[in-house]
Amino acid sequence: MAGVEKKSIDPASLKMIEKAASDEVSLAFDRAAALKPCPIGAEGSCCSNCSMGPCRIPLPRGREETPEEKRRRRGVCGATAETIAARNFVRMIAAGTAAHSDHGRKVTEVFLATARGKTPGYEIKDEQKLLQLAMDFGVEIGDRSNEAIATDIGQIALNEFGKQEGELLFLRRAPLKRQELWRRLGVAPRGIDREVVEAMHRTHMGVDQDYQNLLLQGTRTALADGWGGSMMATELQDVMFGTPAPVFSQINLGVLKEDEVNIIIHGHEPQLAEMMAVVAQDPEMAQYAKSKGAEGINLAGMCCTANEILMRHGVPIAGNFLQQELAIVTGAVEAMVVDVQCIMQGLADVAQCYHTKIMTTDPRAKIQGASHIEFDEHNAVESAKAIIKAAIDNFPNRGKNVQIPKEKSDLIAGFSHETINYLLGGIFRASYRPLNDNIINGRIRGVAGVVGCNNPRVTHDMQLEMVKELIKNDVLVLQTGCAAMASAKAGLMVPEAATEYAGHGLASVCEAVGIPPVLHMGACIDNSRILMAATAMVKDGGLGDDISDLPVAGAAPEWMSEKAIAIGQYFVASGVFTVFGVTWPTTGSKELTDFLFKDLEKLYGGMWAFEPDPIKAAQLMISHIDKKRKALGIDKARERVLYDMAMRRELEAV
Ligand code: SF4
Ligand code: MSK
Repeated sequence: MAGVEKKSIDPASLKMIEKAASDEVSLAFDRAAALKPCPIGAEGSCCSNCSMGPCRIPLPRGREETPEEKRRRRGVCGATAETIAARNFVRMIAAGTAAHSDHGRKVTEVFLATARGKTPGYEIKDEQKLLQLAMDFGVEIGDRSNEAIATDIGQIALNEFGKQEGELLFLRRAPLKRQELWRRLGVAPRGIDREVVEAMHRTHMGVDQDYQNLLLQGTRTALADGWGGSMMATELQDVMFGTPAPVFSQINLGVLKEDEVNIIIHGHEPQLAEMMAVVAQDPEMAQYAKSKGAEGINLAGMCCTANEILMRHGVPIAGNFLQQELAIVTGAVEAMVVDVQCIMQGLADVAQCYHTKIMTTDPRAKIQGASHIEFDEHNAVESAKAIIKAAIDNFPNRGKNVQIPKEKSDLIAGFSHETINYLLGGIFRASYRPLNDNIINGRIRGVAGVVGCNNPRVTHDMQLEMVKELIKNDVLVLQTGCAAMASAKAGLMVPEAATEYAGHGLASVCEAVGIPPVLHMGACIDNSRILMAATAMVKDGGLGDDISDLPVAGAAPEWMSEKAIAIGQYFVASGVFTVFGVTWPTTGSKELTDFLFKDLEKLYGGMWAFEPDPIKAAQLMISHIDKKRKALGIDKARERVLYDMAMRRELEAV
């Protein structure tokens, strides 16, 4: 176990990594150490898009490529390094967009079924947001019932996925200048599915072989994610389950309980988790748990399903992506109930060493060695009960090899874009004005979104260093996904963190409003909330007339998922400077990499950067924020000074 401290900076995780070693259990950390990444694949220089290949065309190592080598560096079909790397990159965007958008589609189907009264247990909780959506979609309100309005909204929303012509409706939410830019460049998405299909077509052997043209479709596909499928999922979930508002909870493996049935719900889609959060409170279930010798039922979350039920119910979080196996290693988890995305197949192997049952619940995501209890939204309460009962039945099988780390931290979550509006402006004058004013007067230097995953190729949760560097320099940080959990575990998501970690200006604003310096905005799909927050800043005035004018930046320091690439590309195309860590997937082509890192700024006002060191990456973000402040003419702090008589006399004397 030499060097174990390099695997994570989280003490609870380190304890479980050590326990796994003594239990002889193999984890993602071990597999990452044993399995070196393929350097050719890592730089995007491997193409397996047809059976004339796979073609591997790596850059020479440790020296510049000669012009002759560059001329010869081609696949069997003649594809260049630029084409191959661009096709791989666009396929990552397409896969990421497909994942978010298939989530969005599923939510839309449940929403429509709920509007039609076919899903007992679900309801329309946020009427205000329903009416806002009706206005967005041009649905008549009048004196119609919520159900009738929701039915029309659901049908229009479902149509956005399969639409063949026109533009996605949510694009109209973006600043006008941005919308015009997208139209001018031909990247305004038509329908969500259409853009994914066209991306797959154009990256097929022998179709689009101009890397810049490929990137146009990559951008259109990514925009169909951020301003399409992801935004749809966020909005309809809010209507059905409630728009998040500040909520207290706790996070880390220490939320597991010795004497209760521990059920972890893991994945991304909240329909089942919502129902489990309700059913777990049912006295009948508590009684059943008692009959099996447990004191109660302890529901905890993992990955983005965790974020969903944290934001709306305050359900505690057991951990982020790299803690999924570690939770089982505690020996105290009766069931890990999974839906879709970010679920490691390794869970089934780890679970075999303990008593944990891995339960798949979605027909789209089965795992060999797991038991499958299908969740039926039309019969949600009964499905959730069956799953919880199966977990309770497993409690008597818990062995003696149990060790639950003590570590857990308090956090406040639930900072939806609407909540930030109210917190800053008050219920009657909800607005981003105070944020803009504090950016203009320099107390807040800028705003950064730090999002994304964990990756065992780098130290788990090291992104914390980036977040600390940003807030120390008066940058307000917005977070989603597993990145948010890293900060929460370290105690950055409570209001007191402002005094301890933030720079003087940011701390003074946080203390006045009573918010933490790092705001939890939800799951990966909720990056759409960050787009809306940025748009609200533009619309409130004083910081330019497009997102690209704002002193803002984005980052995913520990990314691993294709979804992260889709998110990054839609942020770049929305005008945001975006820095990724770990590795960069197009370095096999200098031309393409330069295009992404430099030329995109001329087109979109936002561009990519790669910097694996979290502090250096934070400094890149701060430099970009300062560049934008200068362009806006707000680079000098402009505190309002009240002059007394002595000061006036002094002025006159000069
Ligand atoms: Fe090789 Fe071209 Fe086939 Fe790719 S498409 S595997 S580069 S021959
Ligand atoms: S869960 S996509 S590991 S953030 Fe959204 Fe975490 Fe990344 Fe999955």
